Amino acid sequence: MTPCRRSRLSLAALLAAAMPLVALAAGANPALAQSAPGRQPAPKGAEVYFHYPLDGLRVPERFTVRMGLKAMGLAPAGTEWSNTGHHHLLINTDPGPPDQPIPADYNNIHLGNGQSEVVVTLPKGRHTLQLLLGDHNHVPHDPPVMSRKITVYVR
Ligand SMILES: [Cu+2]
Repeated sequence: MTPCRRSRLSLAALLAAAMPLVALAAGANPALAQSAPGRQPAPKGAEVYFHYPLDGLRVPERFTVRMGLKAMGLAPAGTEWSNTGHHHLLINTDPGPPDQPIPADYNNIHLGNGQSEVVVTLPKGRHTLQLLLGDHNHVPHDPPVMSRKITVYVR
């Protein structure tokens, strides 16, 4: 039995997220290297949620996570439009400080092109998933627009 540790993700998930990650690694977004700028306000009623999977569901090792967003729009990372952001899928981890950019690693998947779904592959067992919207600089809005944490069971 493996506790919830760093999860292995599929190549597809990595590829889907690879462009913004590569850009970050290459320092293409210097704002990330500095302290977080002022946070973008979240409009009233803003909500992010899972279309799939739902809490407690059994899922296959490879599955597609589909996200929903209310009262806000999607924009690619780096695009500063009010009342927009891009999705982050947090796997087996908790959100960090809300005034800091969301880290880019195996547990924090950035959908930096403005996608609303991502294919992940996880090992068998229990995993937690949570959604967190980030602004053009990958910083959560104020207040943070995030889903509750759900649990899925990979069979
Ligand atoms: Cu991001």
